Amino acid sequence: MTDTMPEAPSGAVADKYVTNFRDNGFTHIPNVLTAAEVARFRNAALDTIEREGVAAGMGMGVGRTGIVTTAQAYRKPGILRELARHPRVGAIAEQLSGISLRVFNGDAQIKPPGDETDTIWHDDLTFAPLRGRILLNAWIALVDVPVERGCMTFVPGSHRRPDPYRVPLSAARENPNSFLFTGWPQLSWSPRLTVPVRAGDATFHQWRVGHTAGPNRSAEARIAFITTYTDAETTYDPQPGLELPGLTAGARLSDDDYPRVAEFG
Ligand SMILES: O=C(O)CCC(=O)C(=O)O
Repeated sequence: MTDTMPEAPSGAVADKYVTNFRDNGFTHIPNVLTAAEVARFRNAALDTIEREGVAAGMGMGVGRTGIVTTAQAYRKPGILRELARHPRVGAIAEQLSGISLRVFNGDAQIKPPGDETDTIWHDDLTFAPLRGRILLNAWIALVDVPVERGCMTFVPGSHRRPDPYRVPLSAARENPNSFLFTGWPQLSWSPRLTVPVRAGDATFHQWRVGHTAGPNRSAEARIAFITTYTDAETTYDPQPGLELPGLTAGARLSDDDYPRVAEFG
C-alpha cells in the first residue's frame, strides 16, 4: 500500500482529504460533480442500464444483491465512458493515492427500491487478481444516498490490519457474509462509519479497507457510478478462481484497455 509517493500530483482537493484517505482507507468528498454533470450522467446510467444492464455480483459470483450494472461502460463509446475518464475525478484519485493510476473498471449501478440485501462485508483486494501498490474505487453518487437508500459503511483504518495480506477467493465463496471477520477477527471489534452522500459527492476507498453497503429501503433507486483505478504499474496476478481472459501473468496492464489517468483531457 502507498502512503507517501513521489509521483503525487496535488491540488485537486484539500490536504485534509488526503490525510483522511491515508489514515482511514477512505474519504468522502462533497461536490465532485456539478449538478448539471450529475443529471447528464444519471440519465446516461438509466438509459444504458435499461438497454444492457446485467445482475451484479461482488466478483466471481460472490454475494449477489438486486443491483443491476452496466458491463464495462468505461470501455464503450458513450457518456459513461466520459465519467470513467473524468479528469477531476482521476486527479483526485491520483492525489489521494499519491501515485500515477490507470482505470481498471467503470460502471453505473442501480440498486432498486426494496432491495433488502446488504452488499457483503469485504475488501476489494480479495476480488482483484492484481499486484500493485493500490487499487481504489471512486463511488460517485448520482442521486442522494441517505442511509435508508443503501450508502456505504467502512471500518476506518482496516487497511492497516496485520497479515494475512489477502485471503483466497474461496474464503469469500464459502462465507460471503463473514469472511472479512473470519480472516481478520480483530475487525469485529473495530468501530464502523456509515457515510450518507449527496448527489455529486463521491467516496474514495482503497482495496484493503473493509466495507459494506446497506439495503435500499427507500422508495427510489440508488444510482451510482463506480470507477476503479489501479496503480499504473500494476501487473496481472491471477489467483485461484480469479483469472481474467486476455491478460498474461506478470505483465503490466495495457494502456489501450486500461487507460492512464495522465491521458485524460
Ligand atoms: O455499491 C455497493 O453496494 C458496494 C460497492 C463496493 O463494494 C465498492 O465500490 O467496492
